[in-house]
Amino acid sequence: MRKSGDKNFLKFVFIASAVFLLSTNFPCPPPFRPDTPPLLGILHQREYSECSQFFSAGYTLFVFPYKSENWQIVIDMEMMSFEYGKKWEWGKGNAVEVYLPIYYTYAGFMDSFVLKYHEFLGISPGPREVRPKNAFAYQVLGPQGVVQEASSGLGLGDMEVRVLLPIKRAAQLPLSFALSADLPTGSEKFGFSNGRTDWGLSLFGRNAQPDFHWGWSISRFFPSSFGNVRRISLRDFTSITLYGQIRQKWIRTQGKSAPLYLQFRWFESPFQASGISAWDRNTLELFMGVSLYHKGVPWFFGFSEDLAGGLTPDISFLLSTQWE
Ligand SMILES: [Ca+2]
Repeated sequence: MRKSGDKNFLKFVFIASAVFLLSTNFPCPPPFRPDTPPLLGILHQREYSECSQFFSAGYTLFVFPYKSENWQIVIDMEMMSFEYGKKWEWGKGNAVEVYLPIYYTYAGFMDSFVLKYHEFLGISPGPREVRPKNAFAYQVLGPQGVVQEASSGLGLGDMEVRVLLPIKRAAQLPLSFALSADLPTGSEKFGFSNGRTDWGLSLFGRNAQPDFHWGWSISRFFPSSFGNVRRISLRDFTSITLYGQIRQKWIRTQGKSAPLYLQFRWFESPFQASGISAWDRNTLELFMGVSLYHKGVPWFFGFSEDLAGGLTPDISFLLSTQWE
């Protein structure tokens, strides 16, 4: 929803409400990490989850053609992402989690559809209009020359390892602490890794009411660098999320109600001042999802929409299944 006004935001809230009405036990929401092409190799926010295993498939659209006096950034792609995650628990709430993503980036096919969809809703097409349709580009030029240049392709992403330790085990408002490391297992050629280990610290709070679950997280990330041609340093950055899962009673699948998941994510840009505001500024993303059961298996479908422009995807879809 880049460059759209209040009117367009209201339209979006209306669509969100319609999804809510379609939605209805609380299977655990997946511990997804909303990925965006500029941050693929950089450790960033991953949600807390009670799930012991999960598998997800995502589809992301991203168009970013901007320049300033010293920087020129063109990123234009569609991306498929697949991720497997597993949690091992010991003691009372201690856990180690490992997440391994695979990405496929390519030119895509959805530009015409997205332009028509924006036209239908009266939303500004944003930077997509100035780019050739269904083209791939990934080049970040800084004052010293090329910083990152990537071709389209299929490859491993950086493997995230997270250690979770409970701080407060109360039934109401438990608190957990996490230490995360992003290991450089990913392909630098495709822009899926920054070649070094990134670190992160997180605090998670949550509360479970009979019909309403909610939680929050605050994280501080210490990324190593960015760039597969010329490494540039990044600044440490903060990310905050707030989510709710609301049960509604009149639609049930297989005797279980299916809640709506709603999450706001705010985060600072890890990039230093480039003079391109969408690259440098803090951003806000809305993620909505619904959990449904099919043959006893919980499935989670969700999508994100960027509310402030910037580094978040234009739109991103996620389909996930998890084991509780
Ligand atoms: Ca990394």
